Amino acid sequence: MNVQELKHPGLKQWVEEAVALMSPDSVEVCDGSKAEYDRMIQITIDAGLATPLNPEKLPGSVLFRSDPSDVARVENRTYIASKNQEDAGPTNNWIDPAELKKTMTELYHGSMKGRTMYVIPFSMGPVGSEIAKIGVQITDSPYVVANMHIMTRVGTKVLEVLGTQGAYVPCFHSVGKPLGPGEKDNGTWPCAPLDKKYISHFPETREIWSYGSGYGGNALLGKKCLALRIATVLARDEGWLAEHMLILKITNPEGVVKYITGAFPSACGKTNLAMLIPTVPGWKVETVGDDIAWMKFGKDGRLYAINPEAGFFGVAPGTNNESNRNAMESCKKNSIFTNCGLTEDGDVWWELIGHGAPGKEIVDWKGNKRPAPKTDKSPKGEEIAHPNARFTAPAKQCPCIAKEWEDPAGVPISAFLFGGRRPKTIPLVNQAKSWIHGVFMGSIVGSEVTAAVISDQVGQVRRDPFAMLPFCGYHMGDYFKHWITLGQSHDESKLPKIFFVNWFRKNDEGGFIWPGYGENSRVLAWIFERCSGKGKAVETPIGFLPTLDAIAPPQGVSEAAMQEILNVDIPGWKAELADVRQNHYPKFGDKLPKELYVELNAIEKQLNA
Ligand code: OXD
Ligand code: MN
Repeated sequence: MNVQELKHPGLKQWVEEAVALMSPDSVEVCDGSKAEYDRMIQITIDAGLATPLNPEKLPGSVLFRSDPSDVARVENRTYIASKNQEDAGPTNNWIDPAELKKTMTELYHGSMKGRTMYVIPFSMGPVGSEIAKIGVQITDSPYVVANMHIMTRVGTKVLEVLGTQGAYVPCFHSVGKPLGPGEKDNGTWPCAPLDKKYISHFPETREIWSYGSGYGGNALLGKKCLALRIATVLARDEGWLAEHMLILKITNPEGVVKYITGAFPSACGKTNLAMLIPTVPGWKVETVGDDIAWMKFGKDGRLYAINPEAGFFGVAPGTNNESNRNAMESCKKNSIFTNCGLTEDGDVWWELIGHGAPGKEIVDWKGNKRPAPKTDKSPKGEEIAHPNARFTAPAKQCPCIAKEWEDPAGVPISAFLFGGRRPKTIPLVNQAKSWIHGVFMGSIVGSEVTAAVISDQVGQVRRDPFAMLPFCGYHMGDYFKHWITLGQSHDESKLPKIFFVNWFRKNDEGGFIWPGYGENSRVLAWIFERCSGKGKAVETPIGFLPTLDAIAPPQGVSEAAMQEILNVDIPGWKAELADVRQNHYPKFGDKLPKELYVELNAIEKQLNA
């Protein structure tokens, strides 16, 4: 479709203005068809950016290698440009919106020369559903178009729902690498240098402007930018929740179904938990979503969640048939791999895939030939796949996708989980005593920083409240308040119960105490029971912990080890709370809801008793 055919006058004008600014050689409005997807992939193959994979192993799939400066989200180049700096809060980067638009307009000037501008109408959530939101992304990257086809619902049907007057979130994206006359990408991933990358959000006008990066959450603007940063602002204003949460369906041996969501920081195993194969006999887990949940109250007072996405953008390293067979199956065909290794037989490979690589040589994520590894481990810093290498796979290919995953009404949520990577102190599982206690726990989530973000803090514990630190589009103190207010204005007995989990406890030798993965079903089963008014627990100052006989230890985990991970580490908790008091909460100043200090004081008092 061409721009002249657009029936929405506002959209047409916006596209025309973008064309005038960015000067692409041509413009195309995406229709979302399979033919279009195939054409995008072919363009990237012809440009030397994509390698087709062995059709017998991974039919319809390709591998990309990005630029070493463009391998993850860039949090220090991500901005919340609200009118007042105060509204962005202390955890977001802020630039005055007028100033930022001026800087970025200069960058966008002519930025698409030599390229095609693609206009992608997309829906977050099932097309036409009441809960869905429409975005339109302009991009000069066919890689982005192909990924958006998988991750969102794209095309003409979205334009039909938009009609002539419908609301949409306008999203600009340019890789920031115009081409001179006759110039081609020739195998070089197009992007701009780090100090020219901007991932900008304008919460008042609900706009997204991204420049200079072609990777993941920086460039697929439906995901972190719209479904989280902009959606948190909409959710605050409209009384719902937009969260960095997986959604799973769990069925007990009696056939009773519950739905659970879980917030964990990036690369902490949301995808694995969402697709878990239980080791506890008779239990079943199915997937509704693996990264984002939008939740609204139903007429019955319960919270209903939808997954606004249509695909998985999963971390490849560490994914294998043991840790996540369902993810491995999901990306067996029609998938896009980025920054994985390429084997001699045209297959992808990554660290901890479960086996070495066949043949003599392998191509690493930087495009260098290396000896094929005999095992699936590489020394740190010498990985064959980048630690944030990803697969983009359609959700409908997941063998354990729940039949309700596209239900526009959403699924009723019984429990929220919060957690992170914490080697010490935080127990395996712990239930909040009340909604407000749960909000307190969410507000103090800490986790070791992973490779999902370009940061010099990788490996260090940082506070990541609600796993939303990089994704909240407004002041985090107001976000805490929003959670508290939702609790106060609804019947608490109908609200999800809140739990804190930690799969990552380490022993003194640095080894993991808990095996995780499928064995996490033991914890899910206890959570399920707690939501049914059962499940044995003991009340402690930090919440309800399972009694020692409530969760049967997996093979290889001794009773002493269980005791250790289900214990209240009093000195550890005192230190934890002292850190919250001294370093974490003061950041939010007056905006830190006083209710959270009341919780902090009460828990400290009990720990000191
Ligand atoms: C993601 C992230 O890509 O959280 O999902 O970084
Ligand atoms: Mn995520």
